[in-house]
Amino acid sequence: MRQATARHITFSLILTIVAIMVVSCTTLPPEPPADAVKTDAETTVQTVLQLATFRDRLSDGTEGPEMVKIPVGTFLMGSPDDEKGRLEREGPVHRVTFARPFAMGRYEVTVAEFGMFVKATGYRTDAERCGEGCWHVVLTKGMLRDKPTEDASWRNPYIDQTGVHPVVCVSWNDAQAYVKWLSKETGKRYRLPTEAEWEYAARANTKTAYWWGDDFKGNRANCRFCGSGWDFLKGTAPVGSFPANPFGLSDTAGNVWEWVQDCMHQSYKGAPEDGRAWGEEDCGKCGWRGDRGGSWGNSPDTLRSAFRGWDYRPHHLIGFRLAQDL
Ligand SMILES: [Ca+2]
Repeated sequence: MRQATARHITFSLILTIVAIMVVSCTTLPPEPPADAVKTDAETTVQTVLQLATFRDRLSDGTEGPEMVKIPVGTFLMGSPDDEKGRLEREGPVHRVTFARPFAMGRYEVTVAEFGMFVKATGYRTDAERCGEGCWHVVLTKGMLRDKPTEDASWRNPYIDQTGVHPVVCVSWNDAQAYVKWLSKETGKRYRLPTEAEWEYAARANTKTAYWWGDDFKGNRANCRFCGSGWDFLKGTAPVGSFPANPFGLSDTAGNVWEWVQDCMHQSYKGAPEDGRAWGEEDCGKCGWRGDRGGSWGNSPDTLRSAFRGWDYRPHHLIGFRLAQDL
């Protein structure tokens, strides 16, 4: 009996020691991998995010897309003459000052978010209604070319998509329909960002070619030849797959081009200095709308914060990001 008690005590002791070891192991913080050490910019991101993200509720009580309040101020829009890869259309550099606060989507609008709109309204996108369908890139003998395909749309964009990927094959008009619906659902003023707001938010107080510096670093964004797992024209990455910029926005560089409100202007001569959208005044061509940030099918130079694109088509390289008046 005494032996049995001793064995029991010994067994209990061993159990206690093992339990202490397990608890100790699980409460010790894991050693971070070398590449997870945060830069100053990433520490800033966390600080901003804790203060400034929100989601508005839709009429059925579900939460809308995550938004980030942008700390407004002044910035220099465009690229300096000596920036590598610069195009004339990125100048002249001009000062823009925002008078009113605004918010931007933390991520590109996703397939799931756009799908909620379509489900609620029965909306049919331009690609689904207008015969030509959605444009997409095909690789032929090492060369990329664009091609419209009648049955391609946001539902079937000729790339693999899930609900957490950015929606593509949506025209500028489709983006307008979505923000109108979201505004009605939430009672808030959603819209596309102006081109100035987009660049200001993408730069996040940086003056370099990319928000992380002047050189392209691997695994910072989803684009062609960007050193990420999506390098070989695999399509979009789930939103937020890469580090966010210092304002807390993900994928401003790459993944999908993002529609902005402005009409096409070939240079910044006469551009507004208050951050408003630049419309047909000053010879704007509103059949073409601005899209910014480059995409999974483009090379790194198009991901520079100052790079300006325009388009008129629903395309599987193009999506959009929200803005909201505060
Ligand atoms: Ca993007």
